[in-house]
Amino acid sequence: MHIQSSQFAASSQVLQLFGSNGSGKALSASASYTSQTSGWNHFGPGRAVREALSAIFELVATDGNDAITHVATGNTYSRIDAGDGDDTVSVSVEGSARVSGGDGDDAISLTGARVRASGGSGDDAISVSGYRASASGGSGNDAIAVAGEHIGRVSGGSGDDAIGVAGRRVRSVHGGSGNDVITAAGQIIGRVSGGSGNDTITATGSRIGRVYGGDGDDTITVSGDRIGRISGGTGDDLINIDGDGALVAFRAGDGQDTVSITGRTEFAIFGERWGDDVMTLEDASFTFENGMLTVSFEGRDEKLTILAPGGGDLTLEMTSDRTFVVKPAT
Ligand SMILES: [Ca+2]
Ligand SMILES: [Ca+2]
Ligand SMILES: [Ca+2]
Repeated sequence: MHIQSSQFAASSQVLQLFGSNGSGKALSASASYTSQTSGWNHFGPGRAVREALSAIFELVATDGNDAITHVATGNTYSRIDAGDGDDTVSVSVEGSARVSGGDGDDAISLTGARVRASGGSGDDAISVSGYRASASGGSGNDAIAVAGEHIGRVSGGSGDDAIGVAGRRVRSVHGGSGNDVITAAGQIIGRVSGGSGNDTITATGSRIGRVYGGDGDDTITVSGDRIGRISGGTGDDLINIDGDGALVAFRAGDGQDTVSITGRTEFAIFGERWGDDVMTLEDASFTFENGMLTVSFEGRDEKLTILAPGGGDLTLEMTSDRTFVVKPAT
């Protein structure tokens, strides 16, 4: 096992680590360890696998605007810390890698089997792809693209972030504070949340678990075969649902939301706290006009407007004193 560590201090240096040549003889000699991946945890090798690794690369750069290119073949673990400054980091590995941009406006490109990138503060551009992949933007206005089979946690942090995630399974995407644009696509999407700010969220998949707008006026578009729980949060939200089975949660203080539906959609109305009698459906009035079902509550400003597809008719079924089901009339 090789442990290679490099440090460089001056700004604008270019450092290249090539695991496939130079020290690469050791790497290819250890290539039979590639299949021993069961002991990995999310962020690094467990001890047993660490001993089976063909190499561990650790590169810690200090301040300055660094350009770092790192390529490693075989079952390697690479940790690249670009340090402060506006860094350009390109990492391509067959094993695992973790890249940190640190302060400054960084451009990070990362591919590998198990990869995670952190932009740190500054306006970072992060592109990650891998079998298991995750990313965090940190503070600043970040552009984040993540692709992979299993996408873990992707977070924009504070700032106005543009986040695009595409994978078979997507665990969670968080916009954080700021006005974020989030696009998530996958067969199974666990959770997408915009955080505070006026967020635009688009989630497309076969199964979509939870989508939360958070504070602010959000535009949420969800399409899927099986859709779980959607909540716009506070602010006047626009929610477009294309698919069956969604549960839209609407709470006291949530403002004036407009929800357009194409299939069976359940609405659950919550008061200010558990068990109170604020905003029950006994205080609600339902009016239907021009394909718009309006639900308002006596003595309160909150209002729900539910739109039928193409301005058509809707059917309404009360299912409890806090829930009702709406679907397009057939
Ligand atoms: Ca940064
Ligand atoms: Ca946000
Ligand atoms: Ca909201």
